Amino acid sequence: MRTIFVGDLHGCAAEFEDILAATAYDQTADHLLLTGDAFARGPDPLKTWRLIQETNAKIVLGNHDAGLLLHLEESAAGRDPKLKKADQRYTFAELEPAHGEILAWLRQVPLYIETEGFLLVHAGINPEKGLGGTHREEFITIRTWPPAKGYTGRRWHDAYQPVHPLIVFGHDAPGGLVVKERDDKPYLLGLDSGCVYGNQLSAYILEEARLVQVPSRQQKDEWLQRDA
Ligand SMILES: [Mn+2]
Repeated sequence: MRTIFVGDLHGCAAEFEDILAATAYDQTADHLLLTGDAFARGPDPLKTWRLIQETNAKIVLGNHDAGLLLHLEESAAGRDPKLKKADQRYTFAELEPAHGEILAWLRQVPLYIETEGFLLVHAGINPEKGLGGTHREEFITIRTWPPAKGYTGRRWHDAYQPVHPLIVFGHDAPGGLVVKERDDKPYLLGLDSGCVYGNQLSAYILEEARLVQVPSRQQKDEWLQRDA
């Protein structure tokens, strides 16, 4: 039994298949865990959804997943969802054949998954208050510490004193892949290496202490500039 973490997919279904092959994922023997933000922004959210179903992957809620959940709730209640951005409209339309099942699924997706061996979150935890003191918004959006708008500055995990054996997170494509070690073992892994922005999709196999990366099939900025 292996535990395989995969970083933010953002609708990159082809790279998801690539990394399942690269890690030799075996559904009968492995646990697959995703860092959240599975669908938004990228090329193939519906195929990504089908792969999540096929692989029985578990996921924590990302900020884009939370936005999609809101839009699906509005739509299910007979209201027009507020799809302000072009990428939101694209993802919502592409997922249309599966709106009902994705809504039911997203309603039960947790903010974190904790076992004896790891803590999985989308963005991070409050580094001062810890897991128990982390609010929903922090779980799905935290990046810098102290909290600040924008993409630059000291990260939340720079202020975090290791308490959990291993924290795995995503969300921070600008920060790139993060590996922090203690006694030659990682205690912190940031797996959002910007696949949808043309970089890599990253995975980590816990029992083998092994990082696996596959190259993105997207052009740099291809999906970044959809709002323009
Ligand atoms: Mn995110």
